[in-house]
Amino acid sequence: MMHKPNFIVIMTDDQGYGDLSCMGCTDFKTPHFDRLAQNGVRFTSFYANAPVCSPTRASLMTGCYPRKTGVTGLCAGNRYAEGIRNDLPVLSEELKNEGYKTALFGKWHLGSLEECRPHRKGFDKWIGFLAGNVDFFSHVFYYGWTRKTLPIHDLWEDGVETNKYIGKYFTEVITEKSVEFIRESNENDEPFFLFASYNAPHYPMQAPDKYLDRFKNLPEDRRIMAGMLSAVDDGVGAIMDELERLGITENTCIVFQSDNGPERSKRCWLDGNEDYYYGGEAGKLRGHKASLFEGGIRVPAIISWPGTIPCGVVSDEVAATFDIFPSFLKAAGADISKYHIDGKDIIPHLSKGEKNPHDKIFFEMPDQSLILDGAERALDHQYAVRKGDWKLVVNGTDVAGVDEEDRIFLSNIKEDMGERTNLKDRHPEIVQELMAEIEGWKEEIENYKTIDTYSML
Ligand SMILES: [Ca+2]
Repeated sequence: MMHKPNFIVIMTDDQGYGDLSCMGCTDFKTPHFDRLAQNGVRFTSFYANAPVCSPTRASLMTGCYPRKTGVTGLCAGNRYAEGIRNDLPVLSEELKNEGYKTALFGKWHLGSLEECRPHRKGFDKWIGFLAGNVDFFSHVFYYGWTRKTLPIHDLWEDGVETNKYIGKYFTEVITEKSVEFIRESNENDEPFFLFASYNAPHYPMQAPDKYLDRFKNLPEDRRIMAGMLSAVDDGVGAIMDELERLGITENTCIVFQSDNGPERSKRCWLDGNEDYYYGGEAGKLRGHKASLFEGGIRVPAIISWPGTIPCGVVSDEVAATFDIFPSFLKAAGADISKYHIDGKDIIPHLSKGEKNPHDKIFFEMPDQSLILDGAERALDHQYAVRKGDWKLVVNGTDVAGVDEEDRIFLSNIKEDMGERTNLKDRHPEIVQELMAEIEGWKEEIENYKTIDTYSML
């Protein structure tokens, strides 16, 4: 009997659209990511469902728009943070119900309360942290929202706090544990779901000399970015090598994506510098983490499943994080019609050339005091919609500056991927249409009732 396919999500944290050599990065190389791209479809218009960590991860786990999951902003770093609402089915649980062995290594950031933790959300095995980031060696969370927040130790193994990995570069721990899990699952003849949730290149910007020495000629901010990503790149290589060695590459679907765009926060500097940080690259895109301009949400992404979807293909079609939930579950043999979700199964589009199931996609970013400059600086609520080649951004933010008249920003994303020219005055009818789309979507997400999410309950 044909084995059920294995699934791997490799997620990076705050990696910019331009920071892979296969995405056009020229000052450092990511050979293993490039190899993964040659083994599958590389996307140029893949979206994270939010411009910050937690809501994108909530969409990954549920297949829903962030607001429906109860997670629209960043989950707090204390030990009382709530995460995804408890009545929503989550990917790890659902795959477990389909007979999968499940594991998470790395960042969770979907709640710290006991009931929100990974072992209560369907993960058989997990080693990781619950807050938004940790020091890569001490695994302490140092960066509270306010000055009142104290540092918190944040590393756990299967729900129990652990000091076992102190002093070890956490990126390498994620890789080692991921490879071990793949090997064990294969030995036990169990289909598996692995979430390799790398916290690089999120701050604190740290990499051992082993990686930094590869990039001696780069300026310091860029050098650390390159070093952190090079360590993840080695991890991608190790995971691919293990699948190859076990002969299960063709029966394993790997999705790689970053959870949002590059960070510009001053706290990325570790030398007291108070400039915005430009160590991460969004390529030609405007914006950055926390912005609904493309740089905040359009991310590097690859789906590899040799034998099922084509290899070495570049796709300009729209896809997003919330598509992973239905795509994996359908491929696992589940009846996905029972889920009331927003993501789509995109495998038929990739494997058989069927029409892309997305015609429009929405985003929001609620007011939040931002990490950008450490100040208590509330933003206006941002909204955005992409419909075909048109994109409308309302209250978009950009540390490089946004003119007052550009609070409503219309662009033709195909012709102007960098969102440089505001076409709102030239096409008021399109602005009106897209504003109506956003209003309709707001009504839908605001009136969303949990009871509707899972008709089998
Ligand atoms: Ca992130």
